[in-house]
Parts: sequence; structure tokens; C-alpha cells
Amino acid sequence: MSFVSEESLAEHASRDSCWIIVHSKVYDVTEFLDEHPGGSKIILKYAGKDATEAYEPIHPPNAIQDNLPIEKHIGAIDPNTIVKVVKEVTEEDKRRQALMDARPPLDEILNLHDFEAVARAVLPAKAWAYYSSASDDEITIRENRAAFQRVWFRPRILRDVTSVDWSTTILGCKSSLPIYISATALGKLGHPDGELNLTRAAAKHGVIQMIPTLASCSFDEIVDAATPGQPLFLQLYVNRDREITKKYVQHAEKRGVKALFITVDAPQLGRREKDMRMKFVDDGAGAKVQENQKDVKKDQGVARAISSFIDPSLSWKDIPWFRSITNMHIILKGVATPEDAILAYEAGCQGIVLSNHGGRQLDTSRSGIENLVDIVAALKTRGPWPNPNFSIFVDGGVRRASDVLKAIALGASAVGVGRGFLYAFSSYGQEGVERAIEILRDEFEMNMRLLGARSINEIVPEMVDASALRSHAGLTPTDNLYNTTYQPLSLASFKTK
Ligand code: PPY
Repeated sequence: MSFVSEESLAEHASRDSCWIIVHSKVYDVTEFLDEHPGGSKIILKYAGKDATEAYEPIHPPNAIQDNLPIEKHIGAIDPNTIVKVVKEVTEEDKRRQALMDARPPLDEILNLHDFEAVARAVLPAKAWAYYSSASDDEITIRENRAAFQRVWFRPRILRDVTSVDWSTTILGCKSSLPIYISATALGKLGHPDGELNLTRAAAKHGVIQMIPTLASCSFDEIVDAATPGQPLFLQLYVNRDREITKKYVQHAEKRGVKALFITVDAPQLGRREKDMRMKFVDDGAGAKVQENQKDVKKDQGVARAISSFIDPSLSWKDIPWFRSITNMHIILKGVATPEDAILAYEAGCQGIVLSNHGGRQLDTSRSGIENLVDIVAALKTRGPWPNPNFSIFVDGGVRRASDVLKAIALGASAVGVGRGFLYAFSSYGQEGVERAIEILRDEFEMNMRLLGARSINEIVPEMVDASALRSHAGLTPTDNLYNTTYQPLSLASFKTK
């Protein structure tokens, strides 16, 4: 690869010929400008300049390298000569920085909702919109919380609970909590260290992290940041090009990843209106969209902009292929019915995640905790239960150890927490994640004592009353903390002059 001079870059700094620098390499993106899902305007801002800072949080690390034809790879640049785009500090940036400086001290953060409230205040609007958004009317994201409140405890007494132990084993890996860190994409939108905040905190506290396919940090960066032997899982979006997926999966296995969580609830990405609306407001692409209404790509928000590689043709027929390319445990993430749970079991998977993707996919789908009851009942008809070779996980709306205990009582092996940890590092970095883990630990200790369970094995179905779970019309007490942090959807706004 040849070196590119600053002069050549200056000559290719317009719509007619647009070169940009990403990770010290120069790319000709002229023909890609109108294809860019995020609109051409944002790229043109970096014409002839270093776009790495803007590129990094939004794109999978090798997206440009892998997707732009090789003849558009112009050359390398001496990092010292790069013309950085001077980032303009806006009034909004200043306002957010002031809030960042005035954050509550970490020891005053008492629960996972607190992190959410701080993240909402300090995150750039686009990041908050992407992370917090859910699909359509956002019914399911709220139901995920509400459903836990329809399960009531039946505590046992006088059991000598001097010592209680909430550690467990998840897919053969030791975990200090019956919780794993679920995959959430684009961590650098929230914090410059992105997913590494999770990796480091997980190492320190014996928690398992699920690496997202669409992490901001590269897969290898994350694995390199882990301590030797630190258990890691991998969340997989299956690429239309199965060779890419095969390479990725086999590389993960070689690097010691223990389990593969294949996302099965996102053949197309849900419409997340908070995220989509942000696109209109923020970088001026709104005007373009209105000029060219047919070009749907341009109004799709952060998530849809980068989702086109996901293969909607993925089917049950692919499961044997996955089995043939890896010895990792195979878990299907996004199962919602007993019918599919049984199919997963019969297909030889090692488990399922009862998930609705944090309410971001099919709106008004039921919560994982509600589905758990039917799915456990169905699996019991197929053999002895619990089955050491088939695990059920639940995610969605988990904010308290009590939520986790309810899921375990109803048959889950462990529970995934995504946004809870995402908001923790978005607001306080690695320390935030550590604090979140400590809070949960504290909650486990108290709740297990009060429930009369000294170990995870002692958390049994009789400890919960789930009879109201199916009733979607029943009265649920108001969840004030959640309601305060929950941001209502907004309607289309009129143009202001
Ligand atoms: C999500 O946003 O829900 C994801 O699962 C991650 C993602 C991000 C961007 C494109 C596709 C999926």
C-alpha cells in the first residue's frame, strides 16, 4: 500500500472526489456517498480528513475495509500528518459536560435505575436514543418490567440464613452471580472504552460477558482485555455471507469463547422511532429524506443503518451447519414460544434465551419471564427437568436481584442484563459496572435471606406465586423509579424557522 500525501488528500475533499481517512488508511468513498445509510452529509464533513473518531462508535471495526472494493483502498497515511477534524464544542456538549461534572458520587448510586437516570442526562442525544429505543409503541419494553411485578414471592422462614451463596455455573463456567452481561451494540457511543469497561469489570468480579457481534471494540480487543481463562460468550448475528460467519465463529472458538448465542429474533430490525427520529434532527439528513422519500435507507436511525448484513433467510436448516463448524455450546437467543423451545431442544442446541431483544423487535410480544412458565412446562414433557444439557435463560427488563430470583424460581438457569450494565458504563465507566455488580450482590444477599434460600439450588418454584403473570389487564403497583427514567415517545415536530 502506498503512502498518501496531505496534498493529495486536499485534492480529494469534495463531493466530486471524496477521500477519507479511517484508522490511518485512505479510502475513496465518492461512489459510496449516496449509498451511505447515514446519509452523505456526515461523510462529506470529513472529506479529505480523518473520520476515525466519527466512524468508530457506529461501525463494526472492519466495515469499511471489508465492504469497500479493493480499488477504493487508496493507501496509508503517516499518522503524524493526519489533518484532524477539529471537533466543535457545542452548547449541548458544554451542557452535558457540566452534568457529567455534577454526577452523583458513585456511592450514592443505590440501584440500576440510578445509572439509567444519569446516563439519560449525560449521554449525547443520539446515543441515548439508540440505547433506550424500543420498537413501535414501546409496549413490550415496559411490559418487560411490569411482568416481573406480577410475580410475587412466597418466602420460607426459620432456615438459618447466616450464610447465603448466590454463585452458580452457567454453561459450565463459574459465575459469581446468576447473571451474565448480555450483548448490547455500539458501546463507544456511551463511553470511549466501550465494551472494555464490561470486560474489565467482569474479570474483577467473576461475571461472564457476552461479546456482541456489533461491538464498537473489535472482538480481539475485547478478548485481549480479558484475563487468562476469563469466561466469555459470543452473541452472533448471522451474515448473509456464511463464510464470514464461519471464520468469525471459528476464530472465537480458537480464542476460547465458551458459548455461541445466535440471535434469532432479528431477521429484520424493529422500527425504533426514538432512534429514527434522532436521525432527522441531528445531522441535517432530514432535509434530504424529504427530497427523496423513496430512499428509505436514509431515515432509519443508527441501528437500521448498519443492519443490512444480517441474513433474514436464517432457518432451522442452518442449525446442523453451526453444529458442524463449532464445538461451542449453541444457544438460540430470542425464543418466545414452547413450539420453538422444543424445536431448539430437538435440534441439539444447549439452550435458549427467552428474550424479546429488550423490546426492540416485535412490539407487544410477551416478556421472557411470562414465556418461561409455558416453556418449562413444555420441556418437562420431553424428559427429566431440570436438564443439565439444556439451559433456559431470560433477559429483558431486569433491574433487581429480585427479578433474577423470580426467573430462577420459575426454571431459568441465569438471567441476562444488557441495558443495566450499558447505562452503568455510559455514566461511570468501568467503576460504574463494578458498582452495579456490587449493588446486585447486595440485593442478592438480602433477598435470598428474606426468601429463605441459602443457595441457588434452594430457589424453587414454590417460592413464587406466578398466577397473575398471564393477566395483562391486572393492576400492577406503580414502579416509580422506572417510570421516572422511562422517556415517553415523542410525536413528529413542526419545523421551526
Ligand atoms: C440492537 O440494536 O437491538 C441490536 O441488536 C444491535 C444492532 C445494531 C445495529 C444493527 C443491527 C443490530
